[in-house]
Amino acid sequence: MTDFEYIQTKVEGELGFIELNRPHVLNAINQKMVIEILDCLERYDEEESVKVIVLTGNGRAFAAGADIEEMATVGAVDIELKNQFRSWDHIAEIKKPIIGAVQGFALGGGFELALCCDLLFAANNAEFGFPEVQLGIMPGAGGTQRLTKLIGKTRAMEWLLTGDRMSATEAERLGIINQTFMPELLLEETVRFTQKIAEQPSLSVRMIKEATLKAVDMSVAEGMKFERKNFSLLFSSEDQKEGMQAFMEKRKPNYRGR
Ligand code: DAK
Repeated sequence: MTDFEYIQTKVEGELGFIELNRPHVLNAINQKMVIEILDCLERYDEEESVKVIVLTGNGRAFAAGADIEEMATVGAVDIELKNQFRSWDHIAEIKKPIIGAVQGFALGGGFELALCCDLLFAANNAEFGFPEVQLGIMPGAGGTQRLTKLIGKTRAMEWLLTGDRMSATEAERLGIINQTFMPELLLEETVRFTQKIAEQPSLSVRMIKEATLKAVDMSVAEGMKFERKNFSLLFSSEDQKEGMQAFMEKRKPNYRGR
């Protein structure tokens, strides 16, 4: 995959990597970058050899938000007519796990992109925040919703209304990120963890991701109906038969993703 302008991509083993790549503007996210990210995510989602997707940023930021220069002259009608949020909304439809590795700034749209990830690791120099309020706007790609669901109204209001930046330690304490690492170890440790997911039978991983995300939006009763359907469905997979057979034969399972 070499036909992207604002992201770098590579597949290594079972992992598909996307690196935001506008380091001279701290990976500020312009419209084309969003389209490229979604395009690549969809390609990885369809590519059978890719099991898990890793999202990172090049340089001293994950992403310092949407590109302010590009946004400065945009009008509400343009945003509506060009349906500029379409690509963002589709990120939530990716079936494979997306693991974010954040170093440096993850602000505004950059933080929103990080919050679209299923697991988040960060360097201990990472800084998260929603500076939109300081620009006379507000988060528009899920910030008020995803952060609030994750850490609760009281704490979310604090960060959303002030635009203050939180440290990686604070983000870990609030349950926004899974773990922090020294910057030089971030990618290596993220890959090490991601590998553990890539080794699991991919249909189970897919069904678990889907059901877990439902828990964010549904009542427990509704979510459990969904969980039960996915649970039953997995019993029609070859990997379920293989996994249980291998256990009984005391051997390593040979999963095929079917
Ligand atoms: N946009 C454009 N350029 C940016 C940028 C940004 N968001 N952030 C940084 N840069 C550029 C700087 O202008 C500077 O460029 P040069 O002057 O070198 O040409 C270069 O990156 C390095 O930045 P600094 O010199 O400022 O570096 P510092 O270390 O001093 O400061 C900083 C780092 C991250 C604290 C600072 O750069 C900063 O405050 N950046 C802006 C943060 C911010 O307000 N972000 C935007 C939030 S609003 C949407 C979806 C989502 C959104 C909107 C629409 N749709 C789908 C329609 C989201 C909105 C937002 O994210």
